Amino acid sequence: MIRSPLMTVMTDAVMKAARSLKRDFGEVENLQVSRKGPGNFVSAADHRAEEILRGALEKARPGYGLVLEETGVVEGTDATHRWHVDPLDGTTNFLHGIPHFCISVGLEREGQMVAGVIYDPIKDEMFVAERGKGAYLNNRRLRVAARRDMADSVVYCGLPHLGRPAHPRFLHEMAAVMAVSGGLRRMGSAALDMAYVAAGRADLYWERDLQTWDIAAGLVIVREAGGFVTDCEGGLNPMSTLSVCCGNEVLHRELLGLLKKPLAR
Ligand code: 2AM
Ligand code: CA
Ligand code: CA
Ligand code: CA
Repeated sequence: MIRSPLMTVMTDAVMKAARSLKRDFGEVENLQVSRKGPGNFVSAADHRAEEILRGALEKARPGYGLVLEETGVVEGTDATHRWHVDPLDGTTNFLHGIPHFCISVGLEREGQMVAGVIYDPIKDEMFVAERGKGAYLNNRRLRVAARRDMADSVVYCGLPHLGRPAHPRFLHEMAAVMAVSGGLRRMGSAALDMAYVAAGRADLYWERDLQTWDIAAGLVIVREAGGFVTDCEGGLNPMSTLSVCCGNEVLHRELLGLLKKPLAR
């Protein structure tokens, strides 16, 4: 894989922030943890990583706008480009010492997602993709899993935890998926869930009530790995509807069918 100047900018920024996260991992008593809302934590580790990413991206691409989870929207002078940055996806895992979290950076150009990088600093796994150029994990080309039978599949999901709506619907969907799939997983990092679909480690993934920084990079990576990505209603613009359903063409269609089932009475 030949790394483009854009990919170099993105992976360099992410590696720099990852060093900060690795230093902070396991130091929860020194991380000034606070709650933004019910079930929604933030710490000094999130803020430090975000500052590093913002600095590196602004230096390399002055004028691009930024949508940062902890800082919010930073308008740029270049109206056509915008970064979507999650400095630490899987904060709850991170703060519990669970080694499953990542940094996610996506680039939007004229309303389209064109590049994504997701990095897991603990496993040293760098998932990258640029539109039209394929998806890679540490220089190895990625392809979504080819399984066609739901009974063989491992399905990832995000639970609507405290503070998120739609619990009754989710319980119904989970029961429907459990009844037909080979297994259900809840890992706690939306971005890594998508990266794992691209890598064929997950056959399917669905989640609602997300944010653009959770899914921006994953969208490009899954699509470039040959996967189908829609929202949970089958719509083609998850960046505006903020839910995700993805997997290979066959299983994706089947999962959408399960999700659209009305609430049982
Ligand atoms: P975070 O760790 O960056 O906050 C897991 O289902 C996903 O939900 C993670 O990507 C996590 O991202 C996100 N998440 C965690 N708490 C949340 C909350 N209260 N509201 C919305 N998303 C949340
Ligand atoms: Ca958060
Ligand atoms: Ca997130
Ligand atoms: Ca985050």
